[in-house]
Amino acid sequence: MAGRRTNLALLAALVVATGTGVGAFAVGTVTGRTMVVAHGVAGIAVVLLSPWKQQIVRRGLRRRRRAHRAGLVLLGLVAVTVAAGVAHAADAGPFAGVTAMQVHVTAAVLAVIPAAWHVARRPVRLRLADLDRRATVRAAALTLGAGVAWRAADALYVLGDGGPRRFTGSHERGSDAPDRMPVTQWLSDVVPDLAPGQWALEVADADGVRRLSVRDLRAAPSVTRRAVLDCTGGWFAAQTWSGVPLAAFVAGDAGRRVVVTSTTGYARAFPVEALDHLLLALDVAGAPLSPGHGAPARLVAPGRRGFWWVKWVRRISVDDLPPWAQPPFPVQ
Ligand SMILES: Nc1nc2c(c(=O)[nH]1)N[C@H]1C(S)=C(S)[C@@H](COP(=O)(O)O)O[C@H]1N2
Ligand SMILES: [Mo]
Repeated sequence: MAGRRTNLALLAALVVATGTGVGAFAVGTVTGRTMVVAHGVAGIAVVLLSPWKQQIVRRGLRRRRRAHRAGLVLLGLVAVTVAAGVAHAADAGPFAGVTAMQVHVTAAVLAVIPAAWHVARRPVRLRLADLDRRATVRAAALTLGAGVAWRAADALYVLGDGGPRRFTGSHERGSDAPDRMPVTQWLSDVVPDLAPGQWALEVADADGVRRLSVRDLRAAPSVTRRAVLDCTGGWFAAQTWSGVPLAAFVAGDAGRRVVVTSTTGYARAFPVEALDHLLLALDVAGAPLSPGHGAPARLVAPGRRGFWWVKWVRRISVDDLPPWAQPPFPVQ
């Protein structure tokens, strides 16, 4: 009975998996948990649909002597994406220095091109009859089946002595031991070689522009805060960070957003309201930051994913642009 409706269901599952996958990267607080769960359920739905899709592919290959290449490339990439997703969930890897999450995201991003090509060449037409009772019941059964499978897999992970996992799906790495916490860059950034004496922080807000040295920052009243760094690469670490709250030396009342920029050019913009939660950390676990972890000063942004925690902060400025006027994810 495999046919058009299988293809429609598969397309829907892949679209949901892609959307929630992108969305899961933005999740920093427990309210975003649904996004992460929906991502897993959609992935399992793809797997559950595969026996039917296999019949369709077989039929297609029998009919045409030349295989539909984009379709086969897509098949391969989806298979790799799903396998790597499962490997990440099970905390398997890294394999030859490459993490399961890196494989998962790379294969998924690459799959977008053949997916678009495949759907354009073999369009699935949606008919009104596709929304009939039978189809709705099947879609509900598929979702329920995938949901139950997700729950079972999660329970298996716990039973199988799996390490601590966060609501984002991340696995624990080096909590309270910054030496064991991975040094991670978003895409292409590299750990800079900073001469400590020459570094100065530039602050530009309604009060003008000024420069602060490490000594100035060390002289300021320091606070200590417990916060979890949760990288979209799939790991997290809880640490005790110390430093100066941004609100203590950045005036946000005259602007809309605060931009935190690294010596390397890597930058993130926050709504000025975030000033109350942001910390410019100098120390972690009672010792100065290592170069890899952002020395001499890095941002601590509780409740936000790791890519917001700008390392090697060089400039903090307040301006009038809307806070969303930036790529949703860094580009560097
Ligand atoms: N300047 C700069 N800061 C950055 C990044 C980067 O590439 N460049 N990567 C971010 C990402 S993706 C994460 S998860 C954390 C990792 O911090 P760590 O290397 O101290 O573990 O730093 C963030 N800060
Ligand atoms: Mo990250």
